[in-house]
Amino acid sequence: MITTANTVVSVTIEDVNDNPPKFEQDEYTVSILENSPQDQFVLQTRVTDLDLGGFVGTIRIIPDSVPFSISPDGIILVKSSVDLDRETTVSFSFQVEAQESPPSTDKATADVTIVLLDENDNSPQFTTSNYEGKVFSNQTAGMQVVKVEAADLDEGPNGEIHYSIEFGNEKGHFVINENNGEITLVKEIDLVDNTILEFALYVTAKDGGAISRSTSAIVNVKAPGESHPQFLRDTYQGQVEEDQADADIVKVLTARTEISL
Ligand SMILES: [Ca+2]
Ligand SMILES: [Ca+2]
Ligand SMILES: [Ca+2]
Ligand SMILES: [Ca+2]
Repeated sequence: MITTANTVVSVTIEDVNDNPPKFEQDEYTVSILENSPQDQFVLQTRVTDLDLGGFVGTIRIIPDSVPFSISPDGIILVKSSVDLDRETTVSFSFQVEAQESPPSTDKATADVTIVLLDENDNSPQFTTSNYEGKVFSNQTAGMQVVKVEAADLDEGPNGEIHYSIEFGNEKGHFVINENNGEITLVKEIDLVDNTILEFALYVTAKDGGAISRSTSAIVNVKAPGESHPQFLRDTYQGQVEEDQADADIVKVLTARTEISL
């Protein structure tokens, strides 16, 4: 007689570390504002491993010189705010590497690109703080007097410059092209003989940032009138002796006159 019996056999399969780690994404791209503060969150990377307990090991950034750090759980943070200057470096590219704990030598890598977004952190800069202009006697309305120029390192509206004359143009002789900085005479100046009229125009270059930044420069415009020789006094007196020669008389008169040009 054959007798049978059933029993439950429990077999435990021990896990062997035979799967490599893997980043959830091969590439990560993210944009952050330039000048972001230290320890600001940038992005979270995740490492998977099919073995029991998942990934156990260390994560690092290659190269270490980039201004970012990574935490043991894969969070990338700002390491150095001062290096996040869009005007110097527009984007950073580096790798993250997940290395399993020994004795495993398995590791995984992913590419990370961090793009810096512009902040309005530069003011317009004039090519000089003092410009000189001149209005001549043959002046006509519409003639260019001088052109001012400023540059702004920022991007888009943050770097777009608009020019204006803030002070010194109360009589309305001049107008500035807000886009190119050209200053033009629009109302002729009443020149005065033997006199140089001067106008000090206070010019501003302002960028188009939401919170705009501006810089100023002075434009000195000179308008000289016709110059005619003028005696400084109405009458001049001299003495001539009765018996003096003609040539001596001319000398005496020359010595007694003062002419202004
Ligand atoms: Ca593994
Ligand atoms: Ca900057
Ligand atoms: Ca900027
Ligand atoms: Ca700017």
